[in-house]
Amino acid sequence: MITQRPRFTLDDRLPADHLAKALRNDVASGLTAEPKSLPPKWFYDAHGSELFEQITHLAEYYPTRAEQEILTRRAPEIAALTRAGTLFELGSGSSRKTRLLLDALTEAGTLSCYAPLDVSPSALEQAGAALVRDYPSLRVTATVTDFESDLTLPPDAPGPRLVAFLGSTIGNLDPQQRAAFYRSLRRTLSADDVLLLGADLVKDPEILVRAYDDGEGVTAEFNKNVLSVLDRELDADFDVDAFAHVALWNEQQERIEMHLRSLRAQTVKVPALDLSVDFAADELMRTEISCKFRRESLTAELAAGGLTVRHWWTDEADRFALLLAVPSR
Ligand code: AVJ
Repeated sequence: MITQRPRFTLDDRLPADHLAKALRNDVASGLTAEPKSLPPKWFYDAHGSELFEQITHLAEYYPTRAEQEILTRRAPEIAALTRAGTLFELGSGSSRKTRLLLDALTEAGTLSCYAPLDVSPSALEQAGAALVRDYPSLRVTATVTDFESDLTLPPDAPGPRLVAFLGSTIGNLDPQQRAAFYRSLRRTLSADDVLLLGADLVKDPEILVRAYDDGEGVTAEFNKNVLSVLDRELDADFDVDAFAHVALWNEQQERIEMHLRSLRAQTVKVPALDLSVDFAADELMRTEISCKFRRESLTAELAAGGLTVRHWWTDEADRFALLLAVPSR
């Protein structure tokens, strides 16, 4: 009898109560801070993930299409430059854009393993099952983890390792968080590993604001959904209709900010945290920052984190950048 190594494995590195604890911590500190804020990672329950998927198809939301345009054109070059044995993907979600890389790396004949990292076991299971079906020679070793707190890459994966962090998720981190991210990534990379980073670029504020405040109101629903998550997970009593979606361009810090504006003075109870929170009429609570980048400053901050940019590609309209960086010598 021949026993085969299973082609899809899922390693759950998160303690059972990790996410519940992280949510409670984030909400307790965010709702008692001045000004109030919530981290964007709590948007993505099943409904929120579905809404984000809808956002990526909106006419106004260009980043997904722009990044896809670059990947379509450059994937063969990326495969030839990296000759990667393993493709790691941080925050892989549905792994849609990943297929462009998998196709090119499979074509080049170097790839044997795809290693997605995500906080959602269900997303990893769905994506993993489909990928082993469609790529018969590929091993998929998925890891459930929160890469903000744990970025160790399994060392036994065949090198060179290509670490993809796509979708401009890097823009959801502030400069301090980005510096910490680069440093911890740098520590886990070997000399022949590379980082593939997708970053949205600074452009006309009108275009930026429209991308985060679409005509159909999908982004508004996505933003307000975080309140439903708190209602469900922490037994809070947010009235979702008592808040309005706000997207604004912060010129100084070159970032889009999403906020929820309290439509009236109101008090919200969060029994799970033994918390009672007052909102003034028109008070803003920040729910996301989405930093936009310039070539020079992004290259400089990567260098400060020990990563040297080797290639910089943009779409035809110069809206979005995809870069390849290596550990600095
Ligand atoms: C998940 C980082 C790509 O900042 O553009 C889309 C999420 N928020 N619309 C972004 C988002 C509002 C997003 N990323």
